[in-house]
Amino acid sequence: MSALLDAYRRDGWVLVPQAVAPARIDRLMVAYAADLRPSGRKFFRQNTNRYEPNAVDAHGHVTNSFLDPHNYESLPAIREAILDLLFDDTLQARLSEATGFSRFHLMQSMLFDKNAATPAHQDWLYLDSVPNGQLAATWIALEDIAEAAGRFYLMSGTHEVALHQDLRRLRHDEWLALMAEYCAANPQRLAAPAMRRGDMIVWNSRTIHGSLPTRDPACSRKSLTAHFLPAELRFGNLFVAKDWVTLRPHGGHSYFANQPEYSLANDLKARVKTAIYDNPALMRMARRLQRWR
Ligand SMILES: O=C(O)CCC(=O)C(=O)O
Repeated sequence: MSALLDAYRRDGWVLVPQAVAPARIDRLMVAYAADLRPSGRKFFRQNTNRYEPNAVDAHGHVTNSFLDPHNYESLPAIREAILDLLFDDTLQARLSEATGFSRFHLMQSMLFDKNAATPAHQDWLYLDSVPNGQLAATWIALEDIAEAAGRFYLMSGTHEVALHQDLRRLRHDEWLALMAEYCAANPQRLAAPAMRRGDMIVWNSRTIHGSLPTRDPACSRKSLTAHFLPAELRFGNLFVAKDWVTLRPHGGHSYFANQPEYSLANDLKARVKTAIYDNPALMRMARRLQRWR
């Protein structure tokens, strides 16, 4: 067994130093500065669950993080740079070595200019393999990350801890509160590795993770995350298998994106979804409807 796979199985995550070539990152950062940062369009945000224009802080950093930028038809330079970076042969080989799966579909991406202080969570509630627990996510440093920027952290070993009973009856905010409580009660599990440009963390869909608070607001925290489904497994989450998703091709690989680009109709749909999220009865009904489609 490789040392990466050994650590991934033991801790539920592993650090892969220098997994991404500098030229791949340069290309994305050039496209970001030229097309995405100055754009006046609305994009769907990872941290607010809304379509919003870029919010730029006093230090010139975009504070609202981008969800599924690999799907931006309107910004082909961003889209292509992200897809080429994530499907890079070396990165894919490291991902295989770390997880033991040979091929992956890309199912979601997130782009950060600044730390969004993401609360502690497990990915499998939102997206996962079916059978559950085999989706692998990657966190890629697009610059040397200053400690005061607010590091990404993982709770080692939580991929094997039974953390909750009946999630179907919990409100989303109650579940997040349980995650936060678990982290506060188990500080010895917290790992927040130093990340240099090009380093990558791979973690399992059950591993609790989030971001530490920003200590110096002048620091940016440029990073890209991606969620990969082993190609031999079905897609879904803890509650439902989503066999209806359509994958799109990119250079011999396949990807999906749940979040379409902004339109009035997509905005309305997203607002309804977000409103339902904290109502367990409505969520159960929505999942039943999803199964019948
Ligand atoms: O980088 C972050 O702040 C959070 C990323 C994350 O939680 C994810 O990609 O699932």
